[in-house]
Amino acid sequence: MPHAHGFLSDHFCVSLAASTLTQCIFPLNRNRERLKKNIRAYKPLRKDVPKPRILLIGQISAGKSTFFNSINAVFRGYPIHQAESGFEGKSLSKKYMSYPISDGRGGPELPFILCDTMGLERSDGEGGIHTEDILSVIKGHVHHRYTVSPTRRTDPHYRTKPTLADKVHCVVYVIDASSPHELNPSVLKKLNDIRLKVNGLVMEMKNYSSELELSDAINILLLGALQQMLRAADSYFDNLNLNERGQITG
Ligand SMILES: Nc1nc2c(ncn2[C@@H]2O[C@H](COP(=O)(O)OP(=O)(O)O)[C@@H](O)[C@H]2O)c(=O)[nH]1
Ligand SMILES: [Mg+2]
Repeated sequence: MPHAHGFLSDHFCVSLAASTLTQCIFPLNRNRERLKKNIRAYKPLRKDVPKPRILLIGQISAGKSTFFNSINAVFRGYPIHQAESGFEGKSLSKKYMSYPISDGRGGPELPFILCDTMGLERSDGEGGIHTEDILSVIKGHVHHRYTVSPTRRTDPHYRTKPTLADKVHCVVYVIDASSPHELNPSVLKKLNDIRLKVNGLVMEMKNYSSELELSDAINILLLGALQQMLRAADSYFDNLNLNERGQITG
């Protein structure tokens, strides 16, 4: 269970296979630029994956869409609200959305894709996305803009033979640290079921929620978290490469 730690930590990001954020905060703008440079230069450890897919999962209103908007903002240079955030009514985030992010307005795409889904539970009592459907997304069976629940293997949009590039390479649990005690038991069960398939560590996050201007302290937390997610994707690729080599030599 995550704990809130005061400074810039009203929202929490629990990432599978990430390590604690230890970025030094001074001098802020130099750190921000160094992190951005590393992220721009990132290349996946697989030739058959042009961009790692980072999937955000969590309870409704945990801050998933706002995290995407915040990363977008850091690279645009101003707050931006592309993914619908706020009250999740029937229309919001029911679909599996994959968002490439540009390096500046009209700039080239950055080397990763953030993927957003509906909450693990719904305010209207419909129960949210099913664990099997999240696993279908992770395994690459679900197309962009496809309504994830319920799983229908006969649906023409169901990708029966996903490639490695279609799969999710890093799964991020987003948990609202201002109300961790409100974690719904059915959501906890789903998180645990998914965690049986993947391992992970914890890091703290602060999204841009109502800010009108960007701040480097927040930029650095966001970029540091993103860098950890890319490293988690690298660990996944490393293991895959090891397994494949083992199969060839063994
Ligand atoms: N104070 C604060 N509010 C946040 C933060 N991240 C998201 N929010 C707010 O939480 C609400 C739900 O966020 P949203 O991204 O729509 O959650 P989602 O359902 O997980 O996609 C919105 O009103 C956001 O403005 C944060 O880091 N701090
Ligand atoms: Mg959302």
